[in-house]
Amino acid sequence: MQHASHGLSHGWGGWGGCGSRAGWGHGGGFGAHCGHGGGAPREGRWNAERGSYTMGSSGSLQVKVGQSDAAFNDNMQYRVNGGPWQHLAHSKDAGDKSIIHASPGSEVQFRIQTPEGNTFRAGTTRNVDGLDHGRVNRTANGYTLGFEDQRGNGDGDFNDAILNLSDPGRFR
Ligand SMILES: [Ca+2]
Repeated sequence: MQHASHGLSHGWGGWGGCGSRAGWGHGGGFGAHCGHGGGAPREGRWNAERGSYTMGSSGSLQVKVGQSDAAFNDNMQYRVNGGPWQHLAHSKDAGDKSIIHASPGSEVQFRIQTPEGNTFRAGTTRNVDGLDHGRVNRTANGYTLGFEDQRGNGDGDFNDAILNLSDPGRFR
């Protein structure tokens, strides 16, 4: 499948949040200097306190769209270390796979944009209705992040838009 959301790559230079560091290359050592408190975990993990995914030492996060149970086809987006939101996938494209690349220790956040024009973030209550629109569950391979795509969290089953998150490095 030729799909724009495949093979996502920030490149190492696109990483915001640590001040400007022009010209830094593929060195892995910068993560420890960015104030994330102890650097990167070996395997990426969901950080419930921050409401974001902390990149592991692989610097990669595989994201696979799960089966949605909603009428809306939502835009699913992510951002790295508070940088600009970027397109990731559509919620109706079950099975669609992408890899997010970011420096180890980076924090990756997720949100959806609905056809009604609402934007709902996961991992924070900083939404128009004051509710966290994401729910995270541990799986054998990582995590499942499910969204509610209506104000007030709709029916509360958190399966309107689903992302399965796994660290490709965990199998090495
Ligand atoms: Ca629902």
